[in-house]
Amino acid sequence: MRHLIIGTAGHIDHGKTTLVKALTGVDTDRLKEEKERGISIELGFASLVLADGTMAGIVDVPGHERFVKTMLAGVGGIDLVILVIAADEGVMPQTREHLHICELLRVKRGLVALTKADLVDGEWLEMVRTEVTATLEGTFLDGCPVVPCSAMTGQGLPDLLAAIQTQAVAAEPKRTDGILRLPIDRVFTIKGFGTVVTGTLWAGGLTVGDDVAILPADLRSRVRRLQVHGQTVERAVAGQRTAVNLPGLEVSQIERGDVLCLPGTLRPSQGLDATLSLLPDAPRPLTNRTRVRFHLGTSERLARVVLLDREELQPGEETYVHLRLEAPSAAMPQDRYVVRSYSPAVTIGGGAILDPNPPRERRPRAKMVEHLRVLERGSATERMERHLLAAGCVPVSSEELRGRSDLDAATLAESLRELTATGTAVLVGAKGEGGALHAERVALLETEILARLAEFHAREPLKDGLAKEELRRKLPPQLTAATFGWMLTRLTGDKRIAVERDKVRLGTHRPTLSGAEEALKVKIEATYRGAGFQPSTPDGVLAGLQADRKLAQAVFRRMVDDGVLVKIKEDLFLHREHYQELRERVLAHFRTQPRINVGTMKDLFGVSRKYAIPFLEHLDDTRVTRRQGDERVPYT
Ligand SMILES: Nc1nc2c(ncn2[C@@H]2O[C@H](COP(=O)(O)OP(=O)(O)OP(=O)(O)O)[C@@H](O)[C@H]2O)c(=O)[nH]1
Ligand SMILES: [Mg+2]
Repeated sequence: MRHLIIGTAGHIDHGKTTLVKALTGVDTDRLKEEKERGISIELGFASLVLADGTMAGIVDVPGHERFVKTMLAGVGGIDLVILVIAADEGVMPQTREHLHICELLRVKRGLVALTKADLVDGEWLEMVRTEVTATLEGTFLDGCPVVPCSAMTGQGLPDLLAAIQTQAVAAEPKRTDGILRLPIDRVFTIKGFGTVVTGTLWAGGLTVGDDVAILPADLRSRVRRLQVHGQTVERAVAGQRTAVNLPGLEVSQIERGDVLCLPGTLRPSQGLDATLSLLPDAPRPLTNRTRVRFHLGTSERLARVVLLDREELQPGEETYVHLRLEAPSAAMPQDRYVVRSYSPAVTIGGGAILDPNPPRERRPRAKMVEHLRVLERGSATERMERHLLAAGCVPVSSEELRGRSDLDAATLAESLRELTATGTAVLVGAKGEGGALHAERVALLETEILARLAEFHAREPLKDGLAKEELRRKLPPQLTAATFGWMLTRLTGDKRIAVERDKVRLGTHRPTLSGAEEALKVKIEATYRGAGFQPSTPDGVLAGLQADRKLAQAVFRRMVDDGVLVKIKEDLFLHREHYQELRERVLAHFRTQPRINVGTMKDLFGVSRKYAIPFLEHLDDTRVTRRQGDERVPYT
C-alpha cells in the first residue's frame, strides 16, 4: 500500500479546514478556542483513501499570520500541498508566505483549490484564476491544476479529488531505507499507556520493540505500541503519520521539535553549514550575524547567520552560511529549512543543510566556501571524500557515512569502492570493518609516526625503541588505540618500522654500541659486580670511569633498559645477578622464618640501614613482601 502526506496551505479563513472536512468527514478544529474564534490554531490531522487505494494522511495547518510557526511544523514532511485560495478574496499575504515556505522546503508537487466558488460569478472567477496563475509563475506550482470548488455546495469536489489522485500517483514515495527520523509534532498521555508522541515518519521504518532516542536531549526509550491512522500496527514506515507509545518518559521531557530516531544515528549540533537564499521579496538585505528564527522539521530555534563570503545578502541572492543555533538541533545533509526574521516574524528565506556536524575549530572562510560547494554540487564520490577528510584520523563506518550524507546504501558502497580503488580512501581492519580513512590522513599519520621515531632515535641512539604508549601520546589525541594498532601493523608490514615487545623503532635503526661504548659497559658492569649489595650512586660510579659523561650516561641507561642493572630506587641500582640473589635469599629466609625486619636484612646482606630499608621497600613494591608494623611477612 502506498502512503502519502498531504498538507493544506493558505491564508486565514480561506476554507482549508472546511475543505478537509468535506473531503474526509473529519473536523480538525477540535479546540474550544478554535470553535469560539472560528479559526485554526493547532495542526489538524485526518486521513483519506484515494481512488487507487493510496492512504493519504492529511495535515491541516492554520492560516493566521501569528501561527506561521505552527504551519511550518506541519508542512515539514508533506509530499503534496493543497494551496487553498478563496475565490472571493483571491491571493492574500499568507497565500504568498505559505507558497514561499513550500517552495523553500522543496515540497515537490501540489495543486490549488479555489474554494468558496459558490460566492462568486464566472467573470470574477476568471479574474482570480488569472491572478493565481501569475502568482504561481516560476514556482514549483507553476502550471499546476487550479480547481474551483465549494465545500458548501460540493461543486468541483470530484474534480479536486481527481486532481489530487493524479498528483499523488506522480509523487515520489519517501525512502524507507533511509536513516529513521520522526520529527515530533505532538506529545500527550493516554490513560493506561503513558506518553505518546506523533509525527510524520520522514524516512526509514520503526518496529515495536525498537530502542529509540529522543534528540537533542538523547532520552532513551523503547517502542511499546505503534499506531498509524488510528490502527495499531507492528511496523510503521516512511510516509506514515505515526503515533509512538514511549514507556518511561514524561510528557514534560519531550516537546514539539524534538526528533525521534534510533540511538547513535544522529548527532545534534549547534552549528550547521548550509546554503541560504533570501526571498526576492524579502523586505531588506540580510547582514552578517543577523539573528533569525530557524525552522527545520517541527522545530524552531533562534540562530545567527554567519555569511561566509560577504557582509550582506541581497533579496533574491543565495550563498553559503554557517548557522549558529542557540540550542542544538539534529539535522541531516540535504534537509531543507526556513528562516524568518526575528521581528516582525516573517519568512525571509531558507536553504539546504550541507553539513550538520561541521568541525568546531575555526576554519578559513575561503576554504569553507570551497568545501561547501563540493558538498552541495559534487558527485556522491566527491562528497564522500569530503566526509572522510573532515573526519581526520577517525575512521568512518558506512553507517556513519549514511548519517552524514543523504546517500542510499548502494550508492554509498559504490562510492566507497571507487575511493578505495583509486587509493583515495583506505579501509581500516582486514575487511574494512574498522571504517575508512582518507589516504591523505593516513599519509599524515605515517609521516608523523616516522618523524616521532626519528626524533627519538636521534635523542636516544642507544635505546632499542620508543614504548608504544609513549609514541601514541605524541600523536593526535583523537587517534584511537585500534587505529593506532592498525597503523603500526601497516608500517611493520613494509618494514618501515619494527615492533619488539612494546618497543617501536624505525626499520633502519640499529642500536649497536661502538668500541668505546662497549668498553664503558664492561667497566660499569665490573664496578657493579664488585660492589655487591652496597654500590655507590650512578653518579659516583660514572665519575670513577674518567670517560665522557654524556656517553657514559647513555651506556648506563641502555644497561638499565637491557636489564643488566636493576633499579631499586632513585640512585640505587644493583647488578642483575645480585638482585636475583637478594630475592632468592629473602625467599629462602621465609622458608624457616615467618618474618623479616631491617635488622635481619642488615645481617643477611652485610649492609647498612641506608641499603636495607630501600631493599625492603622495593620488595614490598614488587610483592615479595608485605609490611606489617615494623616487620615484613611474605606477600602471599
Ligand atoms: N460559502 C462558502 N463558505 C465557505 C467555504 N469554505 C469555507 N467557508 C467558510 O469560511 C469560513 C472559514 O473556513 P475555515 O475552513 O475555517 O477556514 P480556514 O482556512 O481553515 O481558516 P484558518 O484555519 O483559520 O486559516 C467558515 O465560516 C466556513 O464556513 C465555501 O466553499 N463556501
Ligand atoms: Mg483552519
